Amino acid sequence: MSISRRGFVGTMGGMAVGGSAMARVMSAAEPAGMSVLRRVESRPRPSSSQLLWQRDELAFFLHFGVNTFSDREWGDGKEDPKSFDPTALDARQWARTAKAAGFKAMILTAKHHDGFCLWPTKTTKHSVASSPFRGGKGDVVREFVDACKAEGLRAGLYLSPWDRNHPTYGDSPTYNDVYAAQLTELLTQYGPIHEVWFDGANGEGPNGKRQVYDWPRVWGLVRKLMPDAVMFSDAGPDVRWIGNEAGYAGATNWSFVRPDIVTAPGVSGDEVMRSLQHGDRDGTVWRPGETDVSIRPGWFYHPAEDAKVRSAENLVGLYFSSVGRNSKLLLNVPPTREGLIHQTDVNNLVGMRTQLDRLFARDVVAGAEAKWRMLGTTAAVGEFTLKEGATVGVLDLREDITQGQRVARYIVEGFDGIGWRVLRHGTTIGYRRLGKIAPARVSKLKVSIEDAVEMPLPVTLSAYQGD
Ligand code: FUL
Repeated sequence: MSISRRGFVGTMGGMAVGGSAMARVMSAAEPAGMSVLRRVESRPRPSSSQLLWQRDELAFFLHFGVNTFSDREWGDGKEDPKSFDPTALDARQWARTAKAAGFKAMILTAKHHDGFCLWPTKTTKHSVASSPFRGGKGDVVREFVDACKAEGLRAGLYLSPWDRNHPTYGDSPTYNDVYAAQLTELLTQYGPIHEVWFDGANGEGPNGKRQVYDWPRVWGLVRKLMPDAVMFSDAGPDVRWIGNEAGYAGATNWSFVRPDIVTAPGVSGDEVMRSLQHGDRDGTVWRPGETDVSIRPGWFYHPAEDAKVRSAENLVGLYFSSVGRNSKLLLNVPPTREGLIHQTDVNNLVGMRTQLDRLFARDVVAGAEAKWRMLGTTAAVGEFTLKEGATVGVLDLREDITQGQRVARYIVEGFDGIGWRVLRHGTTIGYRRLGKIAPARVSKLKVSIEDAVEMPLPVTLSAYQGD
């Protein structure tokens, strides 16, 4: 849950003197004896769970279920549970792949829209218990959480609210009870779950009726059973959808949103999409964006897509357009019918990691002397004198997001021995802002924060040579 602190802050000579109470302060510009009262809404900050979530940077998404065997993207709920028959399922191989590629968490589709449950639930027979997998005694969710634990990854689960199999779907109160029971099983029997993932898909039920979901109940239940988990949906409440499935966050991307714009999962409209993609500069809750995208054209594994796996270079590009734009990358890597991550996907993921490690191997700003100056209450400038001249091709800016998100506009300049030259300018920074630039030889770098929504704090600058 985001911690929203509201208080009153005054300024004195550009220095914050605020606190939680109204501050009566002297302004340098006011005639002596006059005092001003200035009320500033203090901005939201991330919770410790939201911080962990963002710092992980990379998570695997695993779409796996009856669709894997029927070669479909959306099952209709009429699939025979016996069709679910992975012959060599090894969740440790998923986890080892994730770890080798530098991913810190994994989210599994415990149930997709077809209603087939990957754990032996009491709420339906349409589950692994009716399949040949491990002789009907198997539990994919269990193997998944055990593998996460063994490899030191955080586990997350996606439970589709749309259920095309369950006979109660469409009888709203009854199905809402079923859904709550499924969530309860998942959040009480499998140890810590770090992220609970919800979409807003809401098709017609087998009875022709439209289901009305009870989101306040769902969110309340997760908060009660797993208080440290973050909940994902269009409407959070903790982390939000980034508004597309193509792998990029907005160039301007605030971690704040106005909750009155995206009120529930599945709502649509131009303002909703803008808010998802960019957040809201004047938002009142901390709800950072998650970028979900697949390594293959589909979310589920299809043999016909084996030659269409994103390359290592393409995956590096996704890292820049998501993590590098103050978002988190939730990369879908779907297991095959054997129950393994395909070798092509493994190779390209490891290739991505090799490229990223090479790119970020030597920060030319490390050890530089940094001097920051405040320029009023919403601007500041930091100058970095490098230990030796260097060529820079990648800039990496970071705000200390434990103190919120402040920067609204910045410029980075480089000194080439003769004069200052603009290397890059942009809007928000947040957790991390990465940018490739035309390689430039510099001896000094300067970051000017030209606009900020709160008194700017020094940002961290790293720079790399690039390709
Ligand atoms: C959507 C679903 O309809 C897709 O099948 C996929 O699971 C995607 C990640 O979320 O809501």
